[in-house]
Amino acid sequence: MGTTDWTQLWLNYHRVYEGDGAWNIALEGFSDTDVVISNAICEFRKAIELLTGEQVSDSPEAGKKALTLKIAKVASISAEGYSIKGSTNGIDLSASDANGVLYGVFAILRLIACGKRADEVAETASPSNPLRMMNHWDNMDGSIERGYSGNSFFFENEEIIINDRTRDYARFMASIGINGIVINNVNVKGAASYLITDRYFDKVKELSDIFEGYGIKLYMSLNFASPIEIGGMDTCDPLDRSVISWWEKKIKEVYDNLPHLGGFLVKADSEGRPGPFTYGRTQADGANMLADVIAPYGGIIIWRCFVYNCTQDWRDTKTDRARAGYDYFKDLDGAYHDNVILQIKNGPMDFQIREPVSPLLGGLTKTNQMLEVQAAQEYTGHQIDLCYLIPLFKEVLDFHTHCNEEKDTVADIVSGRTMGNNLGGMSAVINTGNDMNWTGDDLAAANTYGFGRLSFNTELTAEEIAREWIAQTLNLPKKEEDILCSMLLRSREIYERYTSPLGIGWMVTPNGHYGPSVDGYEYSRWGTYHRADHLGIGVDRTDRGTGYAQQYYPENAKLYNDPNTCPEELLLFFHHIPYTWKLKTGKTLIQHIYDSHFQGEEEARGLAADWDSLKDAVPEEVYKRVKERFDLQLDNAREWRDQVNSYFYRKCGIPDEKGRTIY
Ligand code: GCV
Repeated sequence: MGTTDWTQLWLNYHRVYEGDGAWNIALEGFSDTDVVISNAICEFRKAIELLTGEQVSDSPEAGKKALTLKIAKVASISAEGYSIKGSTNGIDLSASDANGVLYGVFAILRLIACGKRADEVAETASPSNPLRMMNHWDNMDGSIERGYSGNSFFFENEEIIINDRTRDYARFMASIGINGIVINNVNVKGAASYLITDRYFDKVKELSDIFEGYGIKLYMSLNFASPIEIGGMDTCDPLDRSVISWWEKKIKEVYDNLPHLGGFLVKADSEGRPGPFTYGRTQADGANMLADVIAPYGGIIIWRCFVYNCTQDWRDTKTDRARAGYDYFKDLDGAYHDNVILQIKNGPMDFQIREPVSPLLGGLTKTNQMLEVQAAQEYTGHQIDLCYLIPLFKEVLDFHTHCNEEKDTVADIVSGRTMGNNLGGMSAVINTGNDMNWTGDDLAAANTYGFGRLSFNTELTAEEIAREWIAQTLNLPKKEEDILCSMLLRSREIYERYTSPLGIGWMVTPNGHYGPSVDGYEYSRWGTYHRADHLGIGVDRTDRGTGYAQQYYPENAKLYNDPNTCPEELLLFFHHIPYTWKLKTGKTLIQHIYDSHFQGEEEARGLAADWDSLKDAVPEEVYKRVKERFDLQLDNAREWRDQVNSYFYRKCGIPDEKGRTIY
């Protein structure tokens, strides 16, 4: 079982073998006066001793074999990439820049923690995506929007916190290849608007310097109405000359104080946030104005496409929230300046357990794009229910948009391979907080780890990532690793089965978004979102309905438009279907709803039983913490099963063929 320091997540550095030599470090072309290089060496020094019992020492004990970690600059290696190769003399690490060295060191440590000996280490890698970012939805009072792991470790009572945890956090992020962190919530309110003033510059600079030492750029979310909120002006019209001058002065001041700032993330014209629409301007007008002002400093503007009318009337069957992103942004394709990136949520709605991929991804062909996913489990179980999200993220990355003959997947688009552009990548709404174990549910850290690894290497499989995470975090014997790995890999579909069926989404308790409430979605107060009546359920998004399916390229549009070819897991997202409709399994739709909910609840019990079987293999406190969550998950699964099944039974009056009790 071993002693596990849970504050160190996957950088636990268990003793994996007894080494047979003393390490020294040789630098060629790099200098340890570079803080990234010295942090990398420091990590190697600490970790190799914990992993193998051998020290890095200038004066090794007599008789010890000398092992060298040789770190050499090789210009031909691509930016942030590395090559590592072990031998009986040590390990050669080559990179062309400091981030490459840092990632190379973490790769060595990962491979050793996962069972390789130093002489067996071999890997060549370069990041799939230029930008690999975490988005914090942390507020300055210390709360976290959609946070399920305690409070913020950046902010408390409108002050910025910097302590040992800050550095650990930067280490964790660097170890999975993250190179950008947005520290504050996209809903920028109150004190957060003042992050770009001298009230906070010193502390933000300190934070930025710590990040910089781990190859990470600090970004901030920006209040588009800053000229009004903090500038005392009466407008924030992006085309108003006085507004532009205000921003020019402000951004100069910001960069004078924060020279390494990566740029800003902006949520505009969405859910009450101010934006260019107020002045009859376009999203491009807003984004480009800021981009032009920040360009001289090398900064970028990441502009979110989560723009929709949250007060729409759902009784109007032609208005469709799913269409909004594409409708607002597609026509402006090509109008965005080079240092603007549009950040697009993976689906057209809002991080549901199953949604189609947003048609905007690849629908845009002349604009930098960034994929946004949510590691924080807002709609996927609040880090109570087990839901390993990497299979979902993989599905999105692998989706063929048909925007091109080749290189048409989402992974191709956001990496820059499709359009040959340099700016793009992946962002996750992070799931961390100040809970001792960082993620509330210990097992939710697999999503934090997994997002970083996947954004660095989109070719990795969900299973490879799960196994890496388990080995480094818990170092379990093979049989137990297999059990935990299988739990993780099954968990997303299990969650899906006991919650909302076949892509319809929501059905969730309003505002809180945990637990069932079939008619409860907060923004559909004038009519049910799912359009269920006594005959059927689902939203007609075909050319006969809202026309959403036609936002895809013809190949996908055709597939989705016809209920016979539409992937069944998305059937109710695209079609209004009678309860008596026969699915490919031969079951009716209503029987599928009953069966999947019974099955999902039963499988959730299977997950809990599997966790029980690991009782002696994992540290006791971890076992207990996670078990408490499984107990809650089982209540949740039961509630979902019963509410959903009885809702539809009452709507349609068709009994369960298997005669089970429907409450
Ligand atoms: C940060 C959803 C969430 C909001 C979130 C918003 C967004 O609507 O419920 O909490 O706000 O998405 O992504 O901006």
